[in-house]
Amino acid sequence: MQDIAQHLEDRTLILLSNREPYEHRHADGRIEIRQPPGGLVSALDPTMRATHGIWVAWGSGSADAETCNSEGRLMVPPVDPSYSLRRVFLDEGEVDGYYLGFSNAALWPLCHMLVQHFEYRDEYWDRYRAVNEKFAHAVAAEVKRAESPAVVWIQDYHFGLAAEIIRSQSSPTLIHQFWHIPFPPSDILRLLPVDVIDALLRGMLGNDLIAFQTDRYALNFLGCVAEFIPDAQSDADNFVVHYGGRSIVVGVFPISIDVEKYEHLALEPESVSRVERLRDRHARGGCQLGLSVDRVDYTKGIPERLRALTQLWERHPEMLERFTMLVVATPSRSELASYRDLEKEMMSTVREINDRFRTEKWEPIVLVHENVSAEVLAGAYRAADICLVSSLQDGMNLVAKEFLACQVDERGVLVLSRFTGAAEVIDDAILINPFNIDGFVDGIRCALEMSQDERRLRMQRMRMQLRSWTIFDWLASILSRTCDIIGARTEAPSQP
Ligand code: GDG
Repeated sequence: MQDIAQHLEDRTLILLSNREPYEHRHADGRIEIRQPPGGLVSALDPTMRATHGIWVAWGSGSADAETCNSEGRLMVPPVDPSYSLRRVFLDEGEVDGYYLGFSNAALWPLCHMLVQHFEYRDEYWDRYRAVNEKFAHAVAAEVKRAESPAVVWIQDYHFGLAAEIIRSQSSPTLIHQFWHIPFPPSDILRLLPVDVIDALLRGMLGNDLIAFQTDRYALNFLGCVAEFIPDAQSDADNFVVHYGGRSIVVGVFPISIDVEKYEHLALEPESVSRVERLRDRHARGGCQLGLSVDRVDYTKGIPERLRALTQLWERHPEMLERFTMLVVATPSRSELASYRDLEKEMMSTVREINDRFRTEKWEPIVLVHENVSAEVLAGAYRAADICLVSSLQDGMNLVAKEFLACQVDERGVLVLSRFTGAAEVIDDAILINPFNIDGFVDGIRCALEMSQDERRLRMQRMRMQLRSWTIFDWLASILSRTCDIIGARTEAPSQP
């Protein structure tokens, strides 16, 4: 971690993300503090501790306002505080318009090319703009306050406009942004009003470095800039945009996980007994255990997966009692109707499948519809014989990587949608197309029938590949690229 901090030299790292690293909540008459689950927070928190930076984020907890000072600041983590958290507070209308509205009802489906879920409203856009301004303003204030020159790092699609505003209000040494989800081709981005496309792309061009998970998304972004921003020069050969007298580097940095952490979780003694319990309950006598883990989100291909499973048991009755599917489906964004509908559809399809195929001693699908702990998750990843990832589109998909990290017994097969970023960086998975149900069924069968030797060989190769690129390599490579950009600029000052 110290090595990662070195990339910053003596600069102050100011991070902007929608989710905060520590949230205070009222619970049973007390105030409790918790770290929201998710790979990103757990990777960036150690980085911030090592660099003593400033993290600007939405203060979403019910007790957040009373646990910081009047400017929204507090020192975190609670034990041994080492960096500053600056909370920005949003009212209900702002959350509805900026977060649920433009971010999650417009940009999220558009970036995942699932246009049937796309919902644009002027009001959403107005809120998104205003909230981006609010956050950017807070970041600019931190840049001015910082004791050393600042490097700003923006996370994700919630802040498409922030970089340009921060640049207009302050002078950080460098601004970069990581876009965690896919970026759509221009024919899809065109669904937004013309002035919105223009503002969004110009907002993103406020960065010095804009980074994506894969070449495909980076090229889509370059293509959109070429088509919609006439005064920018988009150079797709060199992954750079020349715009407003500046050069914006377009980078590709596939995100990863803390591999050791997951491996350790899977090796804990409690995990061993969890694996035994799970296998004893659902995978007795040669029955195989399948696993899926996702937020209930229409991008994850949950109905498609259930359709493939129905077809598998329908067409291959020899698979009845030979394969149990554990579906961990974590509730998500249930304020939005499309998510609630999906949830209902999922529950009723699981019920239908179980009613149709269950036998006296076997339940085809075991649905866990709640948030489970990372420990329980690690046990399930280790216990599984196959892991099904069927996203219709997915920036990366960390579940696939977590499964590999926890497969310490090397018995499992990864069945992976070719439309995930993960499919572009993992070589030995069985790739499927979730839109082609017949092919999907073949992929599951191929996994179920794979010999132990081949499973071990593939799993060893995938685990080796994973170990060679962890979340810390991802962090180090992004920060080192920012250093290179700053260095190159100092060596060759821009022409007057
Ligand atoms: C976005 C992009 C990109 C899920 N249920 C539980 C739980 N999880 C954890 C998983 C995993 C994370 O949530 C989900 O990460 P994914 O990458 O699969 O998907 P998104 O949430 O859509 O993430 C994605 C990612 O950002 C990072 O850049 O890969 O493409 O869409 O870590 O384990 N964790 C716990 N309990 C649960 O019930 N503890």
